[in-house]
Amino acid sequence: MENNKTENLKSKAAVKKYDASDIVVLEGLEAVRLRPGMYIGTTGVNGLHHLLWEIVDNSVDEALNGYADTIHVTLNADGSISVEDNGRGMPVDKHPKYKKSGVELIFTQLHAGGKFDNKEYEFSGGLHGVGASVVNALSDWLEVEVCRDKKVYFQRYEKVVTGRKVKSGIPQGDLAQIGTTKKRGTKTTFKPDATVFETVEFNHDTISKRLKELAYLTKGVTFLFTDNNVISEEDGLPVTETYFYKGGIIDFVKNLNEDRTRRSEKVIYVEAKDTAQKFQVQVAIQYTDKPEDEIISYVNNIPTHEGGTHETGFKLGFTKAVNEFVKRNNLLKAKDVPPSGDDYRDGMTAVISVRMQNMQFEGQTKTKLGNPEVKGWVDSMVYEQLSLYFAEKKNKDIGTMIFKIGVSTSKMRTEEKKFKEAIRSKNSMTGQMLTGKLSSCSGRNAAINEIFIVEGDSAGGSAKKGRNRTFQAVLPLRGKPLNTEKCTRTALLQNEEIRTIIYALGTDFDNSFNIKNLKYDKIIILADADHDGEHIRCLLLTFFYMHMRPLIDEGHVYLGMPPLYKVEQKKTGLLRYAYNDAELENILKEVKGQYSLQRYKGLGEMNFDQLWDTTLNPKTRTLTRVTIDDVKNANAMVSLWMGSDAEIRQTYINENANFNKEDSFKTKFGG
Ligand code: TSJ
Repeated sequence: MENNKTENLKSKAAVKKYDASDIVVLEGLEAVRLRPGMYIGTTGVNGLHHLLWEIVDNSVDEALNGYADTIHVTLNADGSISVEDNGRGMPVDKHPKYKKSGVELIFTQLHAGGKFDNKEYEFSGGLHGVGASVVNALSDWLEVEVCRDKKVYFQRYEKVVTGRKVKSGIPQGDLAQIGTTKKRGTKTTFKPDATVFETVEFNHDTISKRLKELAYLTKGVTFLFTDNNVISEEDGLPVTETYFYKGGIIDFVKNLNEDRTRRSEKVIYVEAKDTAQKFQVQVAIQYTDKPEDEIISYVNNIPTHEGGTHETGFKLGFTKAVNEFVKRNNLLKAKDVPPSGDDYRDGMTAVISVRMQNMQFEGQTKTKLGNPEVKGWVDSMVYEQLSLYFAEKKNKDIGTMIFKIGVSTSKMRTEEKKFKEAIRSKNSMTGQMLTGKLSSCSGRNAAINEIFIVEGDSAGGSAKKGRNRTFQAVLPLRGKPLNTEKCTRTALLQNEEIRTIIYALGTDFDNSFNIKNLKYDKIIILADADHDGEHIRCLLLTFFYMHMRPLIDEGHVYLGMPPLYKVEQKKTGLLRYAYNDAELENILKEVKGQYSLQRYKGLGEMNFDQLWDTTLNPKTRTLTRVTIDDVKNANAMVSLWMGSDAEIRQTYINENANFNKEDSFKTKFGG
């Protein structure tokens, strides 16, 4: 799929090349029809939506400068789309040199220049009206209605075909008054040219999503979206969606953190303007228990996925302000490891929005702000405003919270470093810390080796005795491994069970995971069929899923299936094992003569040789491979696991952990 944002940027860069207005004015709209890609990136579905955003940008500019507070997008039944605002209305008076109305110049000249290029806007989201003529050039027809000075003005433009020649954006008469009104504002309706675009069908969700985003970025402005193709069942009328955020990016941050565990309900908000540079920055920050930071940034309402100088400046200014707060309040004790800026951002969700002139993009996808001057601007503005913020008595609590986050993250980071060094050097001092009770196998063939992660020391003991030590390793787990999804990366390493597993598998985890270093072909979880066992299975799978995902994707993780019953025929000593109640019934029907029945309450009750026969021996055992092929399902599973309801999680695992039922419930015969 195309990347809409990237495409936006490319085409804006392309439009910029035509800043030499003399050339552009001469060329008119024909250049746009000739090479639409130069102006809107592609003629695919993203290019189509680009037309809409060019128009909406103009209304957003009017709103950003305080002249409009409502922007209404309407998808019409005939495939055209309308954008209406309640701003001042586009200039209708005639340009002295071109002898045309401001409206007509804006819609028919690639770069209107002079009075109508919207240069008087203090802050701007878009392209200063350059896009309007591009939209006109790529439309079947376009209509504009301006309400201004109690009058309604109207003009229509059309694509005209004469013989083999096609011209578009041709005015059908001058801009003319068609009535009177008390309203103010501008409305533009256009129908994209189906001979230009691969598709002329607007996407409802794309529009909804972007309007919502714009509403977050333009606080206090109401964005309405009416889709005439979506009819309400209640009243038979088209549905209108409303996006309005009084708090702007404060509401944005709250929305991002809605389903997370917040460390404080407080959202830190600062903003600053440099009118001389036409530069503005807004920042909203809230902390959750999510590891690391999530910084979402925009330049002139365009998302900067790759960050850039504004993000760098923000981090610098933020760190300075926090350090100053810490120093002024004497918070750092001698024993504390001084936290770094990164440490103070653990759990931070932030939205940064800057508005500026002449933005420049770089990076792989051209979504990284490159302007070097912005780093210093944002740094000093954020530092200054946050210093004032933290100096207020009522904000001391949040400052202290950030300090505590910094100290504990810094401590964890130091411990993680120690652990990593220990793994690398593998010296004997730390050996015990890393290997726990792992009994490794003697063979070195990772393609056939197996590791059994066994619940409990006693079952672990039987497994160690019963296994084939050339290719089977055993790792007994003492306690329950911790609930990994609640833990930061570094906290994982403080848990001995997890540490041992990471070390035993050899793959490392998270970003540094490398399956090439996997020492075992099969990782087999052996836990009892009871409540505790279920819990352990769930936690281990959660851990693998969240931190060593490829292990599951590539099918290395298995559940061992120990039997529930043992039936011994008295006369012959023949042992039969049942893995569920139905099997037991069948076996009991078949056995002749006297028999004894044992129900295993746990793996620990099994002798080592029985454990070998029923659970370890590849020739007779039953394994269930854990596969999560459906990504959607997997995501649902993780969010299920993210929740605190252990019951639901267990039920889910029972029902969904892709059991290979055919293999799982075969009766096994022991000897
Ligand atoms: F892009 C566009 F031209 F198609 C378009 C522009 C579409 C829509 C839906 C709205 C607009 C638009 C333009 N809304 N508001 C304005 N405002 C002006 O162009 C404007 C109005 C008054 C003055 C002034 O100095 O009095 C200056 C400007 C730039």
